[in-house]
Amino acid sequence: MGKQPDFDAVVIGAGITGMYQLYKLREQGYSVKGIEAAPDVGGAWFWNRYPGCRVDSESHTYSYFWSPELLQKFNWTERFAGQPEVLSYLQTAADLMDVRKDYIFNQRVRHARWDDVNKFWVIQLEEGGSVPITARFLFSAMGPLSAPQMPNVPGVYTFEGPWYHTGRWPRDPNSNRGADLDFTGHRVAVIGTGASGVQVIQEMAKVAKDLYVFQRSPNWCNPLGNAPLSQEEMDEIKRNYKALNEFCDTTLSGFPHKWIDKHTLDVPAEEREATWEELYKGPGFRLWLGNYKDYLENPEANALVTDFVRRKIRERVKDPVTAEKLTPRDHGYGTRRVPMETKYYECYNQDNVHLIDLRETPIERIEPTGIRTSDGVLTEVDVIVYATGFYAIRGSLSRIEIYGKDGRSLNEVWREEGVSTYLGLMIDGFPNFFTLVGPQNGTVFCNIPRCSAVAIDWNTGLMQNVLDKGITTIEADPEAQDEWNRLCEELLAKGLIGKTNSWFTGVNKNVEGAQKREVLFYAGGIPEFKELCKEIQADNWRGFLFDGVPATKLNEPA
Ligand code: N01
Repeated sequence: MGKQPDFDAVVIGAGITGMYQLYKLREQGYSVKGIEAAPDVGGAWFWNRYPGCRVDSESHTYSYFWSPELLQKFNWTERFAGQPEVLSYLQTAADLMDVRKDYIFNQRVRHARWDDVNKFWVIQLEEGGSVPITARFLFSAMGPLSAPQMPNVPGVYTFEGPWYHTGRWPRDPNSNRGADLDFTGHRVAVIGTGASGVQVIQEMAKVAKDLYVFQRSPNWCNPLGNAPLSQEEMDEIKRNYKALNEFCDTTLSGFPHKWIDKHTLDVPAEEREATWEELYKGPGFRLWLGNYKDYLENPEANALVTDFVRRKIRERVKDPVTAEKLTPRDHGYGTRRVPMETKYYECYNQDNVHLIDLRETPIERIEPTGIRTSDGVLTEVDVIVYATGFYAIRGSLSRIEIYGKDGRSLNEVWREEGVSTYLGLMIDGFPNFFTLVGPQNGTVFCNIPRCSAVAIDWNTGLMQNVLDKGITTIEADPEAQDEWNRLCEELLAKGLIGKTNSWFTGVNKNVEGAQKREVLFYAGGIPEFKELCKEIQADNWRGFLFDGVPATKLNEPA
């Protein structure tokens, strides 16, 4: 064997996933170093500090359930916590795991290269001078929604007033909040009406003199149902964590919502309507993920729910023309991420809120004083908020170069051959490289703290196997990888989500090469993913190669 690496493992990212991964490796006895671009922990919750940013999983389910101590220690004050509180939770978790001491903050990985002679990763940092870090194993925990994306319209950087992207909101250096920016009396433009846009619009509508919403694709939004949590309620939640945990373990995405075990069309119309009425009020994703079990597969069922939500928009928005503009036409309810709202639709009943439908008049360019649309109108504004989202799932990986065994980069491989992984965790040709909450992993379309822990707890077993047997490399078996791709493809093809353009299916009109749908999504749900992982482990880590051979052949004489 060649040289020894500096560390056993490097973890990229100090968000929810990275912190836990680093902690687990350290607990196992690995020497580990974390690298994080931000000055502190928190990941998405560090960067997204825009007004109105809050979690739309029930706060108390958005937790590290592996730590009973943390569950008992932390008191949530709202059913759906605001960003500062979620960040404070993650800071408390970081203290408990004592992970900060193992991170290099304010540093980005520029590239990582597999050294096949020494069998380790050589990791070059952006601001790290000429000395790379070497590590036997590399874990990417950069998050599925961490690469902010600006719109590809001309003149974006010519605007002379202040502008902000929701995913990189300026921060208050002395608190967990965003910077103290006052939009009172300003003319504000918001571009984008996804989950971030909806949240920020609700807040801007309260203070802006004029709020101009530039909407390209409306979404089917639902009431969040937020409310304060009293200490008594929190105490009750704490007493019931065990049962809650067990229940969430049985649901599709780790949320406390479960399908109704009935087919939509088997239910009498009146009963359906009453059920939807109830679910619509929230809290949380009840209508989306607690609906009749077939509505995201059967187009007829989907059309009925869609009609219900359409009627809700018409009831809530006074002007029928505006209501129509706010109604999606190109996808059914639930087939894209459902933004959660608090009086979002009612904003459009206010005189200071103006909706600009980009399906009728697309943005032509951004100019020094505002936004010009294709009808020639220049909407002059003081501030622009880009709520244009992220290059999702693949984006964070695509923004660094990772060179595998044969010198090809992951970007090149996926560009030429399409996204392909084993379990969404490893990629053939990239030994000892683990992609957490990455493409095709069962933990991505999920309540991330709950679900990413599933993958981390499982790969802890894999890493133990490495320790026990003195293994140097783990790789994905190409055949197992092909099989996994086929499974992901089949599962996605069954449902309506797979037939809809959205970040779930990898479509991003702002990114070259991301115009077509891709299989980024393991649609089997977290309980099935967990079972499958268990079975693979029991079957001698089927589909993984250890020092080039399957686990069953490890001890065979050469
Ligand atoms: O991003 P998005 P997001 N011209 O991609 C529009 C999570 N999240 O930041 O759909 C004009 O959903 C774009 O239009 P279109 C959550 O999982 C969680 O809002 O491409 N418009 C769309 O309307 C969420 O799903 C919370 O036609 C342009 C918007 O910008 C994910 O993050 C809160 C444009 C982007 O919407 C991403 O949400 C917030 C252009 N050139 C977010 N380019 C929680 O509560 C883009 N758009 C936990």
